[in-house]
Amino acid sequence: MSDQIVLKGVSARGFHGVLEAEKRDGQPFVVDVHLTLDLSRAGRTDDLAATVNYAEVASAVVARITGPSFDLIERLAEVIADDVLGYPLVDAVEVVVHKPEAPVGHPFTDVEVRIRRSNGPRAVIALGSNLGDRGRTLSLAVDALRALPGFTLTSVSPIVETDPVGGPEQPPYLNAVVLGRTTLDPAELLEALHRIEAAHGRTREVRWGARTLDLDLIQFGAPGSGQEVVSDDERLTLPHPRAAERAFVLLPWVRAEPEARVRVGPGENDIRPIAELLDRLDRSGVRPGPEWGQL
Ligand code: A4P
Ligand code: MG
Repeated sequence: MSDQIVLKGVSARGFHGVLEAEKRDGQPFVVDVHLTLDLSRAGRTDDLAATVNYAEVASAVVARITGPSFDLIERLAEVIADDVLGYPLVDAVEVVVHKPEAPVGHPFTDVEVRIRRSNGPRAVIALGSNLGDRGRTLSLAVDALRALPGFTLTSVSPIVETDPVGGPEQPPYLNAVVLGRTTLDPAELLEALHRIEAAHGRTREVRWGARTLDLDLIQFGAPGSGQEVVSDDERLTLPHPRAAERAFVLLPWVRAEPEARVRVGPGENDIRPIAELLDRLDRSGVRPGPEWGQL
């Protein structure tokens, strides 16, 4: 996937430079930003929420050009790249900062610094609990994910209460979904999820049985992108083989990420919007759960 939004020639007067005169008098800076992101959903739906608003990016760039002074345009480029990678859909960014009136001491037309930065792959994690203080456990698990080195949490769904699916007779669940970006590999992330489960008293006696906390890795990398990991290894199957047919996963997920898509199974080429899959599922066993703030 190599869709791009290219915003060129955003210009403003700034005060970046090593010399005192540069910090005092200022000069023009011109910035180009190339965003790499999946635009297929925006193309299909005509929905601004499925893309990045380039007017917002331009404002963020101007705020950095006109903001606190840096000595180096390398630093200016870096903070702009950081800002742009903070938009949820952006996989990578290239930032070019031009300083056409830099004090070079010779005739020249332009000098530019060009940097490329990537976000780690996206990861989708499903949370479930149906033993003990379910809400409190989910809330502590979200805190643990927020604090996990190598994982940057970007979004948390509302909580739903759900009738149990499969397994022995057991109490209702609270379920939620967390989205993030990670520099861990999938096995390392699963190991971290198991550590968080264990810290909350998770034991594994009965498959699909009641549990204080279940953390499943649902998707690793945007589907169809070069970053997606697909695996049919039983220790870590990706995407999670049952997620596409479970309202207790898809319903909170669609609330956190309305435009999300999923490969319908590890061996499948079919990538579908989760909103469409959800429409076909029986959602009668899924109801609103407690608010995060009340736990
Ligand atoms: N494993 C393989 N792939 C993955 C993956 N993508 N994410 C392996 C997480 N684990 C994965 O999991 C068993 C083994 O699956 C692990 O050793 C791991 O290496 P487990 O967590 O020990 O056991 P489990 O949770 O009982 O099994 P599993 O297969 O994860 O169960 P499910 O399919 O998640 O079902 N009903 C409601 N309403 N809400 C629920 O949350 N959850 C389940 C569990 C059943 N019914 C439910 C709910
Ligand atoms: Mg599990």
